[in-house]
Amino acid sequence: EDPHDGAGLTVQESKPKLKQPPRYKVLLLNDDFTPMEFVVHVLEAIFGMSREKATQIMLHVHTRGVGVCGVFTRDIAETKVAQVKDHAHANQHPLMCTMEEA
Ligand code: NFA
Repeated sequence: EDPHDGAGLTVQESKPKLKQPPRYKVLLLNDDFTPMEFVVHVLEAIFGMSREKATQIMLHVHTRGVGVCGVFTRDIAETKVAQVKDHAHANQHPLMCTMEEA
């Protein structure tokens, strides 16, 4: 389309803006103290995982040191991280959870 009107002034072209919101990985970190069963419980309760999936992720974190619990928009990821920390600390476990842009 012609970007100029009859008076020679530039007309703003409308570009479709289809940008998706940034996504964030929620990461679970290993430690030496949090019981495996508690980690499985957290993954089931906060991330909606089946017991089988939760066990698989827990063992991945236990052996590799870190693992992805899921990928979410920023607000959801922040809420999940806070829920994990609150639940862990309420039960005197040092389990740590962080997020990073995917
Ligand atoms: N490493 C912990 C243990 O041996 C289990 C654990 C797994 C902790 C995943 C944190 C995250 N009891």
